[in-house]
Amino acid sequence: MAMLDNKIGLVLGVANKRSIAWACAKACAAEGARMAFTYQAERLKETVDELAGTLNDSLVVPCDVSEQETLDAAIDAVKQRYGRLDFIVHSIAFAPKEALEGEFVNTSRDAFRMALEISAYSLTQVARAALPLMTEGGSIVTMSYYGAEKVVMNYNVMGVAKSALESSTRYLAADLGKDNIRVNAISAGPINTLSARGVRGMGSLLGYVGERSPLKRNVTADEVGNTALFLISDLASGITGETIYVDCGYHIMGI
Ligand code: 1JT
Repeated sequence: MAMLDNKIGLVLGVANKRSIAWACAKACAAEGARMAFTYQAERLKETVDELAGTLNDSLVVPCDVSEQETLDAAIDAVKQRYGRLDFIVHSIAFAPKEALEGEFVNTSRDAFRMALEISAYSLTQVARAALPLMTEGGSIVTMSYYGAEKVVMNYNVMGVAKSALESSTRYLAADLGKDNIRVNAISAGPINTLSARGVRGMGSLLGYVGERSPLKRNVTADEVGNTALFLISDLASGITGETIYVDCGYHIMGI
């Protein structure tokens, strides 16, 4: 029997085959999970359809967390198809490009609001919407980054959003523990995904971290996916409210 046999998941944040969300989905599918996938914009539908189509009994639905009705409709579609939900992979974030350059002090109210709403509040929003379907307990996993904890040049308002996300992970874990729902975050090292590519200086960041991390390399999306699988599986039944670093050890280093 595979680790996630008869488990149903909802995966938010697949944009293409390089996405961290897709790596998580592959790892879970290999252990027998069936999953629904959301896409944020119409231009992503074809790619997500194609990827999900390679998996057994998958579902693809639109969902833009800034439009509550689209999330409600996605949850309803999951209910119609599977009748239940056991895990969620939350791998979505957004900030205007100009907010991820220059000085944090210049962050506009709009950029701040948008980054916090899409990248942090959405975890609580999705957890609340999914709660009625998580009738047999469950596991929620979200993605964070080191900039939540330490100042990382250019990460700026996303660092503030990720701090809020990690804190939300703890508060949700405290609320949902009584329903046997665990909530954890993975703090991934930098990975060359579609989101990261839009960021200036990503290449040099990867080089810097790859040289200094204890494992002397960058982490892969598949390694993050395997950690998500662990957190979703019963192997992690005693872990909730935690942020687990999957960064080749980078964050332990001082000088
Ligand atoms: C977003 C983007 C969230 C890029 C992200 C992200 N979380 C991690 N990255 C990669 C990254 C970005 C910067 C960085 C280090 C890593 C882009 C779209 C919005 C959401 O700075 C050193 C800026």
